[in-house]
Formats: sequence, C-alpha cells, structure tokens
Amino acid sequence: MKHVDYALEGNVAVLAFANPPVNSLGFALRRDLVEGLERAIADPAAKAIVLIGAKGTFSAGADIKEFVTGEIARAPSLWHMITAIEMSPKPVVAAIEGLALGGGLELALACHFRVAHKDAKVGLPEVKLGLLPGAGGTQRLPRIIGVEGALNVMLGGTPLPIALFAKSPLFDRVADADLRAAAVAFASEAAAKGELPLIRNIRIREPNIEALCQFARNTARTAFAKYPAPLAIVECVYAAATKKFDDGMAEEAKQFRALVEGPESAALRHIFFGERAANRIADVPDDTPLRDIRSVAVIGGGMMGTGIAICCLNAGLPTHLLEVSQDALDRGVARVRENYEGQVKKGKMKPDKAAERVALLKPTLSYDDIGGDDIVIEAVFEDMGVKEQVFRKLDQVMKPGAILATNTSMLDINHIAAFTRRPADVIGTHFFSPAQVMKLLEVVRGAKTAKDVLATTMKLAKALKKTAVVSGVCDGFIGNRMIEQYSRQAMFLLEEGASVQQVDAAVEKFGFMMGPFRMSDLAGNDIGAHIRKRRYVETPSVIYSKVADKLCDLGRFGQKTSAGWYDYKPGDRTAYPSSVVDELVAAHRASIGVKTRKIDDREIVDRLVYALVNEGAAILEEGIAQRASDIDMVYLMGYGFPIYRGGPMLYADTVGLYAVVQRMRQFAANPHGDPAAWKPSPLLARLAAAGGTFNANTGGAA
Ligand code: T1G
Repeated sequence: MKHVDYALEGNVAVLAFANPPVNSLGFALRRDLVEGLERAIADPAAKAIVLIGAKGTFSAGADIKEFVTGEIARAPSLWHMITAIEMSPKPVVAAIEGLALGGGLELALACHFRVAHKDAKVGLPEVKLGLLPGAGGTQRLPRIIGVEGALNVMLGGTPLPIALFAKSPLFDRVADADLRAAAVAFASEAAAKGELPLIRNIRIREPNIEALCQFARNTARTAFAKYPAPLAIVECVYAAATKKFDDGMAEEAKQFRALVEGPESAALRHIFFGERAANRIADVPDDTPLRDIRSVAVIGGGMMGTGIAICCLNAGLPTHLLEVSQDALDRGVARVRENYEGQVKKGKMKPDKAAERVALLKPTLSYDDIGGDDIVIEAVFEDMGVKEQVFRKLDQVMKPGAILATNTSMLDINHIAAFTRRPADVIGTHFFSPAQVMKLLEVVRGAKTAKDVLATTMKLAKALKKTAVVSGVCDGFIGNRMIEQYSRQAMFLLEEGASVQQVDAAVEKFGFMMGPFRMSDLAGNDIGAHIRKRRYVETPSVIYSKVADKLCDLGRFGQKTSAGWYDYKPGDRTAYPSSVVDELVAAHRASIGVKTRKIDDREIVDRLVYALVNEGAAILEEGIAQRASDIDMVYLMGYGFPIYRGGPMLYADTVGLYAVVQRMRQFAANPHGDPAAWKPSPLLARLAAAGGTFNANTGGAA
C-alpha cells in the first residue's frame, strides 16, 4: 500500500494515509485505504482502527481533478470507502489534525468516532466548486450538529475551527498535544466498550424545519441567483430532516450528479485550478532562488500609486511614497489615510491595525530616500517620455539587485528597460484600478527580465493577495489587448442601430459586472481616445468607429467629467441615459450613411465575447499568455467576466469552438464595421476544425 502506512499500536491498527500535498482522496489513496481497512478488520490483534493523515493534515477531500478524468467514480469510490467503514465490526476512529475538508470530513463523519486536535479546522467547501457534499455530508452533518449549523457550514464553505463545534457531539475527544496517541487511546477504550455508533442512525428532530429551509431557500435564490448548488444543498438537508437516511442519500446523489454535470461547477473548478496554474511559469523552476523583498518604494501618489502603496502596506511592507511636489505628496498621503479611515468606519479594520499600517508609509520628495528599497514600482503618467526620466533616475539611485517595476498598462517594457543599465531587473507589474481592491495583477516579463526577478515578483503578488498572471510584451498585454477588440465591436454595434443602454444591458444580462459603455465611463473615455490616436498612425488599415472620438471632442470623458456615454450627477455613480449622446450617435450614423437595423441581444453578446475569444487565441498562439486559463483568470479577476461562465476561453470551449467560428463567419458577412476582425485566429481555426478546446481539461485541472 503506497499511500497508507499500516501500524499496530497496542490493540489498535493505525492507518496513516499519505498523498501529498493535501491527502486528496484520489483513486490510489482510496484503494489503499480500503485495503488497509480490510487488513485491520482481518487482523485479530487489532480491536479498533484509527484513520489519520500523515504530515499533519487529514484530507482536503475528493481529488477535484478526478471530476474531469472520470476517476471520481472509479471503485473503490468515496462511497464504497464510507460503506466499508460503516460496515466495520471494529470501531473506526477518525483522528483529525490540520484540515478535514469536503470528502475528508465526510469520511470522518462515517467513522464511529472522531478525535480532533484543538487547532484543527473542518469544513464542506464544495459549494465553492459549484457542488454539494456528495458523500453523505448533507445527510450526516445535520444529524450530528443540527440543521441550522449544517446549513451554515455547507452554504458558507469555509474551513472552521473545531472549537465552534464544542457544544455538539461532532468530536468525541479533543487533543491538546499528540493527536495520534490520543486517538489510539480513545480507540482502545472504544473497543473495550464494544459500541459502534453511526451518525446515519440519528434521527433529526427539528420542529422548525419548514421555516428554516424556506428561509434558506430564499437566501440561496437571492444571494446565489446564478448558482444552483446552494439551493440543492438546502433540498438535501430538508430531505435529511424529513426522509429516511437512504432516501436522503438518494436525493443527495441526484442533486450531486446534476451539479457535477452543470456549467457552473465546471467554471468554478476551472477557476480553482486556473488560479493555481497561473503561478507556474514553464521555464522558471519552482526552486528558483528569490530576492528578499522587505521594503518597497512607489513612485507616483495618484490613484494608482496610492492603491499600490496600500496593497504593500496591507502586506506589512514599509513603503516609500515618492512624489515630485509637496502638494501632490500630501494628496497621496491623504488618499492613503482616507482609505484606512474608511475601512475603520465600515468596521472592516480595527483602528490600531489601521494606524499600524499607515505608520509603515514613508512619504518623500527625494529619490535619495528610496535607494535602499528592494523593489520600486513606478506608477507615473502613461507617457514614454515620463517613464524614461523616471527609469534613468531609478537606475542611478536604486541599490544593485533592486527590482525596477513599471505599472504601465500597455507601453513596451523592453523599451523602458533599455533606459537602464540593468534590464534584467526590470519587470511590469500592471495593477488594475482601484489597485487595493482588484485581485488581478498582470506581471509583464520583458525580453531580458531575469528569472529570479520574475519568480520574486510572483511571490510578492501572493503576499499582496493578488492573482498574478504572467504576460509577454505586446501592446495591451493580455487584458487591454483583448478589450480593444471588444470595444471596437461595441462601437460598430452603436453605429448599426443598437443603443448604448441596449449594449450594456445585454452584456450585463450575460453576466458581466458592467457593460462596455459604463465601463468606459468609469475608466475614462479619454484613455481609449489616446490609444486610438496612436492606432490611427501605427495601424491605419484597421477600421475604428469614430463615434467615441466625437464623444471625447465634447469633453465627455465619463464619470470624472460627470458626462460620458451617460450623464452623471455629482457624488452619484448612477448612469443616466443622455439625450446629448443619443443626438451625437444619430448625427454620427447620418454622417457615415449607415442604414440602422434592429440588433438582438444575442448578436451583441456574441460579437463582444467572440471578439475577446478571437484575440485571446492570437495571444495564446503568440505565447503572450502561457495557457488559456491564464487568459480566463485575467478576464474573471480584472474585467468582470461572469465567474459562473469561467472566463472567455472556457466559455468558448463550452459553446464549442466550431460553433464559435461558424458564428464569426456570419459576422464577417456583415459589410459594416470591419469584416477582417472576424477572421479566426489560426489557433482558433485549427482547434475548431479538429474539434479541440482551448483548455485541455475543460472545467478541471489546467
Ligand atoms: N483535489 C485536488 N488537488 C487539490 C485539492 C483537491 N481537493 N486541494 C488542493 N489541491 C492541490 C492544489 O491544486 C495545489 O496543487 C496543491 O494541492 C496545494 O493546494 C465528494 C465532491 C486544502 C485549503 O474544495 O481549499 O470533496 O498547484 O495551493 O493554499 O463531497 O487547497 O501545487 O499543483 O491550494 O495550502 C472539496 C480544495 C473537494 C478543498 C490548501 N475540497 N483545496 O490550500 O494550498 S470536492 C476542497 C483547498 C469533494 C465530496 C466533494 C486548498 C487547501 P498545485 P493550495 P493551500
């Protein structure tokens, strides 16, 4: 048995399972566990059995990868294992330390007894994967801790300290020190008593079951409208309280199967692995030596610079904030203080914690003060001339080995690196505004960026609680390069007859947090205008609608000017339809002589989303992104793509790439706009023709 160590301690057989890193209950471990159980049951010297996780953790549950490989159901399945435990003629004791999550906790619930270390945590996080505890958790947990507690555990999905269950019979003993010894002693006592209690035999007595479950259903329907798992969990718990155990198990199995096959769970499992895969860089070994990051300097005290500084302060890093004038510096410091005052006011942070963080901020006007910092992140005006000044200065003042990072959102990192004598130390750290809120960080690797600089920056991103995605150098990196195609289609749709409101509403109904026009008003319409001006010179053959330029000619830059694609009232972020924009669009349509037509929401969504997908395929093929799930992480964490659809590339896989290409052909037949935009990227065309997908294992391990 490779994954289970069998040892006899007195009259107790101890089965220690080892399937690093988290003892996930994959087929091999399940097979060895059942074999170990059978050996213990047949062993006359063993009067009781202890199950314990080697290396300090019990089990993180089923092996999520097996949902895609299909091995999840391979006998002995989790269900077979649990039956073997319940049929044991000898008491089986689960000894829990570290984590017992999902199927790991369900395994423990099937045991006759549970002994836990006082610092252990348990939970049923399946809901975060769009699933429900499918190995009896919905039936056993309510029987041992009550309906209300079980609903909270399963709908919350987070690991919980075992102390929370002190008043329930969930744990038969809590160990302060040596869990293994405590569990063996308990098992030996249990053998002497000869009892074999099973949770499945407990009847739930919950007089308020109808009201409780109705309340839970209403909560599930409102709070998780797009996700079927919470409601399914409530139905299973209701069955546990109103049906026999086996009937409740049948209900759980039915609900579980539906969820596993649903797109929402595929998306959430894709995200689980995609977030972790993004950390892996093909040519940068995991054991690459890292540079020490003990202090940071941020250049620029504007919105971005102070947001980045706040991220660093939140990670406990002493942070210089450098500005060129006292007035600008004071404004930056004030913005940092306001952020923490707001956190305290909302009750999200204790005053002393806020004060501790602000104390780490070191405002300065002098480059001489930052030379000793381990990394400097520049967040100055998005202009190559300004970047040149800053990086030439940084090259002079920063100590050898300091990392020089730029927050540019699309300028050429290689060009910036060339302003220094140390291009290997230069890297892009593209934060998304507001930096202290948005999880996404595009880490842009220059041609000469050293591997340890890249690895160090990825580790810093984790400390800043960011989902970091590595991008190669191209105009717009991953996110902005794709959003440009998305915006082009939005403008063409406006010319062809859709209204600003219709486009936004269609895209928001699809699940985006914000449609393209509201998003542009938030980011600033002038940013797009600035980029298009460059495009008109660099790529004159690419067709752009001029409607957005006309909007900017009126100074309608968006929320910051209280007028953009929508009208805004001071202090109110509500987007009000604007008659000025309606007139501008009508005049623009007349000026280009376009014959408007009725456009349905489906066309709007498909054109915007497939424009993302097509550009994403090019980015993938060029190696700008390492893998399709990285592109999905960018869109989910930085651009408000609906989580339950898993990102543009997974969504395209779900639709089917052949169907996507067929739909693009229809759009290419439309003479308006830019038919060339609908030429499938070579990778997309190849995959569509071969029946392939962008994500090797759609919905599972990336
Ligand atoms: N299955 C497969 N791989 C897993 C895994 C799992 N359950 N949990 C972690 N990993 C991998 C992860 O991909 C990473 O791999 C490595 O382990 C370290 O993880 C029937 C259906 C346990 C809190 O949802 O929450 O049981 O990237 O980086 O930050 O009812 O992992 O190194 O190659 O996250 O210390 C329910 C999911 C399953 C728990 C540890 N269980 N895992 O966090 O390390 S469904 C879960 C976590 C189920 C039954 C149902 C966390 C963690 P790699 P990590 P960490």
